[in-house]
Amino acid sequence: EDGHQLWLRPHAATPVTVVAPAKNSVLLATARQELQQGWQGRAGATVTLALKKDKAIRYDGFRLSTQSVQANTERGILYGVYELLRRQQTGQALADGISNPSYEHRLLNHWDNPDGSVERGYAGQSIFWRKDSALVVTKRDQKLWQEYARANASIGINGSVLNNVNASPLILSAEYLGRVKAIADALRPYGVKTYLSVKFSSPVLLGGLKTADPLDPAVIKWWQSKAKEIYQQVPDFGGFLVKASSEGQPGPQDYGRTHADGANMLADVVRPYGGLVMWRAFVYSPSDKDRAKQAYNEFVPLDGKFRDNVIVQVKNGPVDFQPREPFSPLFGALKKTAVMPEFQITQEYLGHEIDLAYLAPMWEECLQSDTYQAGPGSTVARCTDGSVYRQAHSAMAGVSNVGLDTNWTGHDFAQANWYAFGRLAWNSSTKSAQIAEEWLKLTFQNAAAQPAASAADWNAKFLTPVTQLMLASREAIVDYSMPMGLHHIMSATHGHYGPGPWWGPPGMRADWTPPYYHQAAANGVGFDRTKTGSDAVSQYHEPLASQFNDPATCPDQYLLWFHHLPWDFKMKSGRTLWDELALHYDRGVQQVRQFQRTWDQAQPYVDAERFGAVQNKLRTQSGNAVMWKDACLLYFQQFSRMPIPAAVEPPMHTLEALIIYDTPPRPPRPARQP
Ligand code: BDP
Repeated sequence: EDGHQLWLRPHAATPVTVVAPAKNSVLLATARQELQQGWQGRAGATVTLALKKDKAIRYDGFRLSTQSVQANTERGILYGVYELLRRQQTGQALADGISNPSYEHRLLNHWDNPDGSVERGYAGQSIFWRKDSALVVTKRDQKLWQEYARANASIGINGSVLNNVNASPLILSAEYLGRVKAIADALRPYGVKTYLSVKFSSPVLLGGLKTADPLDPAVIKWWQSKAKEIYQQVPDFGGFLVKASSEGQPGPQDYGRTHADGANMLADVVRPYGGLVMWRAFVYSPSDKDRAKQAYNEFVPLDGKFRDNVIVQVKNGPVDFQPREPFSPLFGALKKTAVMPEFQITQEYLGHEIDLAYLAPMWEECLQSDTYQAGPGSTVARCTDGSVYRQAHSAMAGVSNVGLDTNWTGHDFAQANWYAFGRLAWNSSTKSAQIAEEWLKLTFQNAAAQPAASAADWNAKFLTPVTQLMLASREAIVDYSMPMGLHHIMSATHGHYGPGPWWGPPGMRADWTPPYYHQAAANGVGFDRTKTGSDAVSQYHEPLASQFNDPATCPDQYLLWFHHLPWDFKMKSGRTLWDELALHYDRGVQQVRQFQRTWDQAQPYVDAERFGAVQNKLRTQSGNAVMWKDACLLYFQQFSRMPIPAAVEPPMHTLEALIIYDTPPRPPRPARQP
């Protein structure tokens, strides 16, 4: 068992007759084939696939009954077929009814570079690009792309951005576009559209122009002819994703233009072809005071100035994909602009491919956060899916964790995050628990190792405890790394893995170092974002602004995000802030140990390969959790000067050893104190 089949494990199918429109369509052919190889309903049943207009069906939605799938689009038929098969396989009842996607566009963003490396990738090299003979398309490439597309289609993902937001201009060269075409050809039969990230200065770097000013006629002409070239190769090309004027990337601001000027120019270029521009709002510079406020300050004045085929792509939190952030205040604040949430599926800040982190609860938390921007109930989900504000397009993006590793994602459980992203983009109100159960059933049931287990046994001894483990996993990471609103205190030495509250080489930009974010000092800890501090609270709509502003009403989980508080501040629990913090760190460590026990007990129900792989990773995670706890408590204790509470396991490392461990070149793992 190598995990390559993901949640699409082959199983014995019963015969089925498929009646489909007599249309020569690749998508319908895919749907028919999936039904025939996956049918587990009544043997000899007839299933009708009906393509007809129905006003109650939206986008690529479908109407399902036990023996028919009806949709407005061919994609809708395919998604209905996957849903039918999923229900059969997971034993979920099939109530006749309509299922409509929450978002029109459900995309993966790949941070893959033309040389085959993957930025923040933890599952091997890129599945799309490679260094050697980069442009030769092999049979193996095509097979892998097809498998990838099928996995996406099975969970409703209908678009892929093939390259890094820190885009190389090379991607738009004729050579690379040839490979883009080959990829698009492999994804199309599964309804997955192809998009590209583009570098704003491509007209200069690739086209040899003197400027990339979005208002310059020669620049516009360059983009127009590039778009023409792309659409000749890929007639259903989805459009561009742009990271501009951000983290050193070029952008319209280099020419005194706004984000709207830049986005609109590209939007006009792709409009004749029905293309979209996803323009990222991940912008900040070292000059301003509070990084958390900058995107809002930049984009809110531009509300209403974007073309209707531009979608502003906003990370879930105002800083950067941290284990926990409050939602970005841009959600709901942009009222005349289409806004899409961007989540990070790859675990840059949540343990890479080592830690077990099921991320659906984090995304659910963001999507269900109430922005109050149009009254109570204006959740992030509703502010972005078109139900609160009229927007011509809606979308959700996830930064993919897929690579060439046999199991695609490095950690076997990281597959669940790919799966969960698709399911939530399809229906943003699906519960994390339901998704976890579904994924576990599809991924581990019927695995060779447990034929003897009865269904009831499997449910009680595997499904229930492992679902619980998954649901608790993200909070455990928050607890042992950045509890109570702490954020961005990881080490940058080793690619954002492990603790680094002390981190900051000489000359480093302050806003890239942890002390900027935790502000630990003798007088307390936390970032003061209250009205008398950076005033980031005011970017939230009431009642949130007041609620966040007052430590008495600010939820504990965001306390140190919004407040700088004394170490002996009295928490709602009655404990001091210091004690509470220490207990969170300890709880995180204990949780991981509990995960280890849960997994050990699941052994009889899992194949040996995946059991062993997950067991090993949990062991490493457990040790790393202790390092996080020890590092943060010992580091903060220098300021708090308070004793570690008796209920907390005493540190087994010294701070010095942990700091040395974090200093390149990495020395051997620090010895534990006797
Ligand atoms: C940061 C990553 C960096 C990305 C950036 C982004 O560390 O690699 O380029 O996000 O989203 O979190 O653009």
